[in-house]
This record gives sequence, structure tokens and C-alpha cells, in this order.
Amino acid sequence: MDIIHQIKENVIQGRRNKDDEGLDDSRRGESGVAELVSEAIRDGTDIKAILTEGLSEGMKVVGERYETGEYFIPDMLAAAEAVTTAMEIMEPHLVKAGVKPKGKMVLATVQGDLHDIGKNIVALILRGAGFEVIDLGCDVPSGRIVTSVQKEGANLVGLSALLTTTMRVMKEVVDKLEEAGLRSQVKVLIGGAPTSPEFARDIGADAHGKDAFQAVEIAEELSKGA
Ligand code: B1M
Repeated sequence: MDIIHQIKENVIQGRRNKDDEGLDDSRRGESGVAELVSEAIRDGTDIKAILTEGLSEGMKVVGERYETGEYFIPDMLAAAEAVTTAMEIMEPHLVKAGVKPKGKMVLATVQGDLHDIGKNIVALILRGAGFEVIDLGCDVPSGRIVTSVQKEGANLVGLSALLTTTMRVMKEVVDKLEEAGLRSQVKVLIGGAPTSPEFARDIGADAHGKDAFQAVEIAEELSKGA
């Protein structure tokens, strides 16, 4: 198996490094994503191929397995963490190779809401797919989200809410973006258990993502038009 396929396989197995066991069978001691990516860079492997055919293709398989119920949240997290580790190793090389992020998202769980597990997964998967993510955390005031969009020049805003009482704050963010004259510059993607595509439409957001993988597909689609 060539090194790109080994990277993909180790993402699917959620193996960050040689100390990780893997999901199917014990692979402890064998190179994981961190060692393989470092080796590939050292050997002059095309950085874009590592990103697209290794890491992204691996995450795509993880997404499919999550959709079919074969993988659960911890499996998805292990894979996302492996990709994040790889991205940290690759970052300086990506800059050198002139690989531009697919888009820039300001991401937050809205004010009054402390649920950030889902939002953190969305951030991990988006970063793994090649997006730059400015994660503002949870319980973030709407004004701070708007200021960050302005400062960062983001083309995407991602909002998460888990409470029926805080989902209405998403509309406040959309309204404030409008007031600040930024609405035409950004696409707004929302998600979180109580939200829906209908709710997104009602509050004037651009899209709803039911999970982190759909969020990536939508972010890619929305960034094409940006
Ligand atoms: Co809370 N909580 N909680 N809680 N909590 C829920 C949400 C609840 C449904 C439990 C219940 O009663 N059955 C309920 C809400 C009811 C409602 O609003 N109708 C609830 C409540 C009531 C509360 C408190 C009010 C409890 C209290 O204090 N009386 C309180 C509120 C605190 C606050 O926010 N102000 C509270 C507190 C907490 C903890 C702090 C203890 C903890 C959060 C820890 C943390 O996040 N750091 C917590 C937890 C863990 C939960 C449950 C058990 C799990 C949520 C979770 O992490 N799911 C939850 C019950 C449940 O869901 N079974 C519950 C896993 C996560 C991966 O899924 O977040 O849906 P999720 O994210 C998914 C998708 O939704 C989507 O992708 C993610 C990955 O696939 N997605 C996006 C999410 N954001 C997205 C953004 C996108 C796109 C997709 O684009 C930008």
C-alpha cells in the first residue's frame, strides 16, 4: 500500500500515532497518521495529494460509516483528531505550497448556550476538510460574532444551538449581520439538534446542517458562490 493509502486507512482507523490501537484490530506500534504524514512530507510527496487523497478521502469514508450507523461519535472524533494532528504537521508546508483554505468560517455556539460538543466536532471536521475556522467558543454574544466576521473577513458564519430557548438567538445574529451591512458578504450555516432547514429559512439563514459531514458539504457549496 502506498503512503497516501496508508494515511487514508489510518484516518479511517482513527489512529493519530503509533501508540493508538485503531478501531478494527490492534495496530499499536505501527506508524499512525502523524508518523506517516511526516514521512510523506520528508519524502517529497505532493502535499495536495496528502490532503485530498489521504486525509479528506479518509474522512469521507468515516462520514459514510457514521451515516450508516457503522461508526459512532467516539469513532468519528478519533478520526477527526487524527486529521487535526496531521493538519498541524502540514500547516507550514501548506502555506509554502500555496494551498489556500476552501473558506473561512466564524463559528460559535450562540449566547446563553453552553453545549459545545457538536460545535467542536463541526470545527474539527471543517478544518480537516481544508477550511479555516475561527472558533469563538460557546455562550457567544451576537455582537461578538458580528465583530469577528468584520475583523476576520470571513465568508461563512456557523451557528450552533442545542436549546429551544437559545435557537432564537440565531435570528438575532442574522439581523445584526444585516444591520452591520455584512449580510451580503457572508453565508450563514446553522445546526444543532432543535434546528431544522425550515427554521433556517424562517430566520433568514442560508442553510442547515444536520451533522458535521453535511456541514462540510454545505460549506463547500456555499463557498463556491462566495
Ligand atoms: Co444539556 N440539554 N442542558 N447539557 N444536554 C440537552 C440539549 C437536552 C436535549 C437534554 C434533555 O433534556 N433531554 C436539553 C434541551 C431541551 C430543550 O431545549 N428542549 C438540555 C438541557 C435542558 C440542559 C440544561 C438547561 C440543564 C439544566 O441545567 N437544567 C443546561 C443548559 C446549560 C446551557 O446551555 N445554558 C444543560 C447543560 C448541559 C451540560 C453542560 C451538562 C452538557 C453540555 C456539555 C458541553 O457541550 N460541553 C449537556 C449535554 C451533554 C447535553 C446532551 C446530553 C448531549 C448534547 C450533545 O453533546 N450531543 C443533550 C441531550 C441529547 O442530545 N441527548 C442535552 C452530542 C453532539 C455531538 O450532538 O450537539 O446535536 P449535537 O451536534 C451534532 C449536530 O446537531 C450537528 O453536528 C453535530 C455533530 O454531528 N451540529 C451542527 C451541531 N452544531 C452544528 C452547527 C452546524 C452544523 C451542524 O453548522 C454551523
